Formats: sequence, C-alpha cells, structure tokens
Amino acid sequence: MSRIEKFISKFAIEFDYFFLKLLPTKKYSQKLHDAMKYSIKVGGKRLRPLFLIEISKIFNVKKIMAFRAAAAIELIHCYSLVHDDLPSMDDDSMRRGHPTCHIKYDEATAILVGDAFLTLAFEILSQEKTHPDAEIRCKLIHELSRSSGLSGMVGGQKLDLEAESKNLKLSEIMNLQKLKTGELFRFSCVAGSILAKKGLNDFENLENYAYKLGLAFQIQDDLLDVTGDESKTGKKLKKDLKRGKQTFVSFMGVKKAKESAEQLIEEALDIISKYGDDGENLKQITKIIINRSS
Ligand code: GRG
Repeated sequence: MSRIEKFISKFAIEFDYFFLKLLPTKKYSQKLHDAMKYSIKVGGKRLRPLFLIEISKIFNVKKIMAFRAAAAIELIHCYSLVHDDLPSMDDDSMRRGHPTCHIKYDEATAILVGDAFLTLAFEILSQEKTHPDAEIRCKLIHELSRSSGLSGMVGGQKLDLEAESKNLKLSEIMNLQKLKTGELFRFSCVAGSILAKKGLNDFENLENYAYKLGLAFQIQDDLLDVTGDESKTGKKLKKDLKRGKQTFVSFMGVKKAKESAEQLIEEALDIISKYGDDGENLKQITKIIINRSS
C-alpha cells in the first residue's frame, strides 16, 4: 500500500467511528436501526467525506464542523446506494462486498433506511454544532439540497433510468453523469469554503475542480465495470454492457476513456495548485480517483 492509500484507509476508520456515533441512540424500531447501522458498517471508501475534510483543512475549518458536514454528504451517498440497489432501480444483490440492504432485511426497510439517512443529513447540518452562524448552516443546507435533489443526483438518476432505452449523445451522457455523480462531489468540494466563509472566487474554483473530479471518477467507474475485478469492487460488474447501456467507455473505447480521465485529473490538479503546499495532500488524493481498483 502506498503512503496515500494508507492515509485514506486510516481516514476511513477515524471517520466511521465518528459517523456511527451520529446515528440517533433512541431506537424506535430495532430492525430499522440495525439496517441503518448495517448499511454504514458494510464500509465504502468514504471519498466524499475525505475530499470535504481535506479541503476544509486548507481553510483551517474546525475539525468537528468539517466532520459533521462530511457525515451529511456520506449519509446522502449511503441513502442513494441503498435506494439504487432496490429491485425497481438497479436491482442489485451485492454492494461493498455484502448483501444489499433489501436482501439482508426487506424492501420496505431499505426504503425507510434511505429516507432516514436523507433526513438525518439535513438534521445534522441544521444543528449549531455544525456552525454557530445560522446563515452558514442555511447555505450548507441549500447547497446539499441542490446537489442531492431534482437539479442534482435525483435528476441524474432519473435521466439514467430513462437512458436504457435511448441513444444518448456524448454531451447528454456528460450532463447525466454531472448530475448523478458530480453534484455530490460538488458539495464535498465547496462545503469547506462555506464553513470558512470564503468568497465566491474559492467557491467557483472548487466547484470547477469538483466537476472535473466527478467526471473522472465516473469514467473510472465505467472503466472498472468493463475491466475491473469483482473481488475488489465488491459489486457485480459488466452490468452496463449486458444492458446495452451507453457509458463513456462504450462511447469512446477503453483507451480514449482512460486518456480523458487522466486529462480531467490534470486539469483538476491545476485548479488546486493555487493552494500551494497546503493543497499537497489533496493533490495526492485527487490522483487516487483514477488509480483506484474499487
Ligand atoms: C437512488 C436517488 C438515487 C440515486 C442513486 C449513486 C447513485 C444514484 C447510483 C449508484 C450507482 C452508480 C454507479 C453511481 C455512480 C456513482 C458511484 C460510482 C457511486 C459509488 O460510489 P463509491 O465508489 O462507493 O464512492 P463506496 O461504496 O466506496 O462509497
């Protein structure tokens, strides 16, 4: 394992300890509580929290504030995966190397796990511990709802479901992926600047960085779907291929897709070079996006 890989897996352990403690202790339903814990404990790379926290470090944001905003984005991500795996969506039985939530429990429980994660994310952002300034909390809530809702991930998911029966242009695939995947990365990348009360310049810079990162991440995901190893990704591969779904790889081929992802990462690195030495760790993490195998 490289230094940065060790750093990332150590981060995931520290983050998960904090993350699990944010789950409400009052158990209205033992089964729902267990299913929520299960969906978190099966793991995940925690990339969205990692980017949020590393960018927050550049702006000297208090650790507790960055961790709480990071928990909010990871809750949205976890909700989206639980719902995406449902029979009415992607119909998957394995995720992160374990049975999906609706297989382990049942469909109704999985729907409620997603709903509970989604709402808990906003509850966390609305609390004073996230930031003493109500205007900042409100801005975080605004940006997270934008990223996760109709003009973000939910909108992208619907376009993706409809894409199975359509012949999309490359620009349409890019737009779909920008919404479905890129928007959550957008929140991860701008949250630190909001918490630190930075101006529009940093916000837009980081937004631009996030879109490049998100696109490179999605291209790598498409590449892994074709060339990856199921024992490493922890999920079924070659699904897009079997369904005849258009992806960056089906459009450009493996070689061009790889080159595009590398180009996007170069451009992303260029954007954050303005943070100098403070952004060194972030640079290393940015490169991991296209070097990952899971
Ligand atoms: C159900 C509203 C709704 C949205 C679902 C996230 C999503 C939208 C669908 C999941 C399927 C998919 C391939 C999404 C693209 C983004 C992606 C590759 C998610 C997986 O993210 P990782 O690799 O997962 O960060 P881990 O398990 O490491 O957290």
